[in-house]
Amino acid sequence: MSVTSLISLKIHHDLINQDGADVIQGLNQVPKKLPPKYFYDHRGSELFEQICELPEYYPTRTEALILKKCADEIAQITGVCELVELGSGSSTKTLFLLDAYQKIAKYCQYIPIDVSGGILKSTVLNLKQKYPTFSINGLIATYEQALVKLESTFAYRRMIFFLGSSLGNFEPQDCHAFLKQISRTLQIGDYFLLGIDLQKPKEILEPAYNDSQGVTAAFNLNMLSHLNWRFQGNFDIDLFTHQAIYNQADSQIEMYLHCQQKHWVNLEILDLKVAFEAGESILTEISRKFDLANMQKQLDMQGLKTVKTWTDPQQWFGLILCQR
Ligand code: AVJ
Repeated sequence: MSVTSLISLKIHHDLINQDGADVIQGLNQVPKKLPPKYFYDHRGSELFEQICELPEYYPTRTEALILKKCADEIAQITGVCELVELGSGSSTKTLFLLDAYQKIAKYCQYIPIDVSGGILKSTVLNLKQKYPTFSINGLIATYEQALVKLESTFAYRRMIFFLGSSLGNFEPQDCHAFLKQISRTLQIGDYFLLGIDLQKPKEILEPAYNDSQGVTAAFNLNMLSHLNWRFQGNFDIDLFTHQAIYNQADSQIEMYLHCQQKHWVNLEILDLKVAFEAGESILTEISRKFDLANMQKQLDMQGLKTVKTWTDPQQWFGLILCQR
């Protein structure tokens, strides 16, 4: 039997025709910055999977522990619904939820959404074998594209989930707009499950983003390799170094690529030529660390009422189930 015939993957058209306007804008501004979504080409997604296994990187395993503990309860509360995951990656932690829903219903629909097509394809293939009675439809799209699409598709009861503290990548204003968009995408009675990394000492945070094996450094630098193949660029990754610092005032990790010498970079497809000075940096990611009660208030302001929250014994990570 051909397994590929079972695959169900949709590609958002704009993703293929990605115009890179955000890259042009980010590299033309001072200080320079690039959107974190460009981490996730195939190699970047593989490196992220490796990050999740690092001893210093506590978020994934902490969230997995919480999910393992509360998945059955979540399924009990929501009942059968269409499960939509934003930024699903390898869907590893999602297995706890899918197992829980399998206990309450034979049939269930799961829609994993990610910008990284290769990862999504293998994930959907594996899941179809593991959950043969479930309907699993992958969507290759950015969050924005996915939410626009979801807004126009009907589901009897839906739960959108956004795990791993990916919300932390948004600046406060974009975070606000994003949560508003989530709320708009949900019908009254629908659910939103959010996983957020909580505030904790710098001594724990900084090593999580500066691991001793250099995987995070490789992940950060890979963004430039991605831009090279995607936009016919000539970034020399040997001219850049990785750094992650915790900005206490803004409660956020900031990841930078520091340029070691003065040079020019071309991105042919974008018709872009950028000057780099020695010592100049590109901000590639912010990873905000949240306060659970504050987040509940923020969600509430968007009409998303907390049903229940869960944390780990150290209160390092939080999970919020809310309902519109
Ligand atoms: C996927 C955005 C949640 O911010 O911790 C991990 C990405 N960057 N190591 C995070 C990441 C560096 C991760 N998120």
